[in-house]
Amino acid sequence: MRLLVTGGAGFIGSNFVHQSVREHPDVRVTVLDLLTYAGDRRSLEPVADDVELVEGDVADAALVDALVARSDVVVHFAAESHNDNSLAEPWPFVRTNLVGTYTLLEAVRRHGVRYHHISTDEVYGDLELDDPARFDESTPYNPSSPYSSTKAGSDLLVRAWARSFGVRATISNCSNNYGPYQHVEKFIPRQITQLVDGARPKVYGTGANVRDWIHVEDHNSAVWRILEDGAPGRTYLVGADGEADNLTVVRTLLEIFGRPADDIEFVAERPGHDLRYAIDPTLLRTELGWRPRYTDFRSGLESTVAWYVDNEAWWRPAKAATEERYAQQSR
Ligand code: NAD
Ligand code: TDX
Repeated sequence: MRLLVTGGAGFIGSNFVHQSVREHPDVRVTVLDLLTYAGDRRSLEPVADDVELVEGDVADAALVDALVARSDVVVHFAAESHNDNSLAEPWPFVRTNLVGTYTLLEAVRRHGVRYHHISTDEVYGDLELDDPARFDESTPYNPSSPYSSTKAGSDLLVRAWARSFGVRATISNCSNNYGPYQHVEKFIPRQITQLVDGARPKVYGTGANVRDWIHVEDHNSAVWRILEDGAPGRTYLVGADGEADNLTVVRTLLEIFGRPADDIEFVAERPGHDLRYAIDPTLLRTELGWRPRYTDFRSGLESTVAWYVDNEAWWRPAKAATEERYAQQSR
């Protein structure tokens, strides 16, 4: 099988490529990645001999057409992915997430190629902290930020291309991922690297917001289950029953580093900050028999901390620039 992975030099995409090379040796992987600030060719170093990396844009119709023409399956991870950046400058989100997805859909339509679309639970908006409900496949779309609205729009394009043009497409909407190779702008790596530097974690507002954490390996094993047995036209929600509020996550990290539980800097609230995300992954479990392996969040966090401690050379170059960008955004 010839697999085209967009965004394969980013966090989830690079972990997906590693898993694919490790567990599916019959697959030939090509990565299409623009290597934006969030992409890093070093994330593919462990599999460099097995993977072709094409540096380019998912919104480049000629390039995308040529690559899709020589693929059997496309898995589309490439996106502008960070909410805070989308509040500061929305245009790259519209361009990559909407125009990029459109460009891929037109190419897979022309060449009759199977397509899997990676999306997020943020398309459903947020839940109250005390609401027993979780998101499922029938929850209406209600995105809050420029990031989540462009992801929601891209999902709707996929649904329309599947229905109107018969594109063989599946969609997965996953909850918050953590694990190795995640950019230091994101919550967990930002706090881990603050702690490595002897600085304080930075928590927005009061830290009461809840995210539903899943290890990136579990997200990617779900994507593989969907590629193998998912029904075209269907949407699958991916989650691992990992709800935790931000304060609890930070306190666990402080404990792992042996620092006092109140060693936290509370900073300005994110505008429009979603309160709580929570996924009901029943369909994926019952229909496709998927199960997460990283069910102990604390030990998943410990191994992630160990990865960042052991791989400082990977994240150090981005740390100061990221903190500078945050400082500018708060001015
Ligand atoms: P990331 O920001 O770490 O990686 C994105 C990758 O896409 C980078 O390598 C970047 O260079 C590449 N890219 C950006 N614009 C491009 C373009 N125009 N053309 C080609 N490549 C481009 O993101 P991530 O956290 O790995 O997220 C991957 C996907 O998973 C996204 O679609 C995101 O919406 C989705 N998702 C993420 C999470 C999460 O918790 N991180 C949860 C659910 C869904
Ligand atoms: O420094 C911080 N302090 C803080 O309190 C940062 C960076 C974040 N936060 C909070 C905001 C959120 O409540 O932590 C939570 C997680 O923040 P992010 O890592 O920015 O993730 P989130 O906004 O929840 O979106 C993530 O999950 C869904 C990914 O970035 C998206 O790509 C994915 O779709």
